[in-house]
Order: sequence, then structure tokens, then C-alpha cells
Amino acid sequence: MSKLTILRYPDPRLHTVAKSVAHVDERIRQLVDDMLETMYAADGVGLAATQVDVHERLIVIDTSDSRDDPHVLINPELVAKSADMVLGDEGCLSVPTIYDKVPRHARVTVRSLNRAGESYEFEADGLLSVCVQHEMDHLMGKVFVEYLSSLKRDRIKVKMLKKSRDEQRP
Ligand code: K1U
Ligand code: ZN
Repeated sequence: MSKLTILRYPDPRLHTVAKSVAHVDERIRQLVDDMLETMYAADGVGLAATQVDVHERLIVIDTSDSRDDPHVLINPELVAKSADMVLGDEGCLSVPTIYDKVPRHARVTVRSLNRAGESYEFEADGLLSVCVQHEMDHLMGKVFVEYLSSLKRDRIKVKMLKKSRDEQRP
């Protein structure tokens, strides 16, 4: 397994729309393992392939306290969304140190392929529901800061560019 590099906002590659995975083969299973290693190492609860510069519809999620219950979502689709919304704090491994409130459907039903290429469906609420919606946005090239005002977004852009410059200094 290897740890992958996570793209940082405002990298334009984060706005790429992902294509469907054509075959769930060894290449995809290796990518799933590498994404899980990358997500756990970064202390995240989710990661979309877009964030590691792979533009295919693949997500990994683990919202369990024990950090040993990974969900693998290949070519995921939202088949149902609740009418009621929740407003919760979100973070993003591509926008480190920034947290803000985003409106999301309280519950969603997801249909997806698993690591073996089999179709499955599940209902999600709470953090899992929020995380699924956040990661599905990544696959559409959308980062959570795009729900915020342009003033906030511009400030975040400046902060992230400064942070990247500071980290590159010897
Ligand atoms: O996509 C990502 O960058 C991962 C992101 C997922 C996410 C967390 C919380 C709400 C929505 C989406 C993260 O893992 S952020 C870091 C984190 O571990 C975390 C942040 C807030 C609550 C719980 C966990
Ligand atoms: Zn994110």
C-alpha cells in the first residue's frame, strides 16, 4: 500500500468532473487500498478519488469510532434524499484547518458497487450522510467552500496559498 498526495484547494484539478469506473479490477482495488491508507493517515472520515488526482467515481469513508469499518463506494448514485435538511460543520482534507456550516439532506439512500464490483444499497443519516454528500460533491468537482459566500471563499483561498508557500520554505 502507499500513501497518496492530497490536492490542496485552490488547486484547479479539484474542479474536474470524475468519470465512471469502467471495470472493478486489480488497479481499482489497489487504488481503494491506497486511498484508505491515505484517509486514515490524514485522520479523515472520507476521501474522494478526485482529491488524489484520480478522476474516476470512487470514494472511501469510515465514520466509525474504531476506524475499522470502511465503506467503499464505486460509481455511487444518490437514489433518494430526504426533504429535511441539516446544517452541520464540515471540514475537508483538501482545505486543512477550515471548518464551516453547509446545508445537507438529513438522510440519503445510496446505490453503489463495492470492492468486489457487486451492487449494494444503504441508507445513511448523521455524519455518514453528510460525508457521502460531501464526497459525491468532490466527484462533481465541487469543494465545500463553494457553499460559502464569495468573501469567505476568497479569504480561504488567500489563507491556503499562504499556508502552501510557508510550508515550501526551507
Ligand atoms: O473529503 C474530505 O476531505 C474528508 C472530510 C470528510 C468530511 C468530514 C466532516 C464533514 C463532512 C465531510 C474529512 O474527513 S474532514 C476531517 C475530519 O476528520 C472531520 C471533520 C469534521 C467532523 C468529523 C471529522
Ligand atoms: Zn473534502
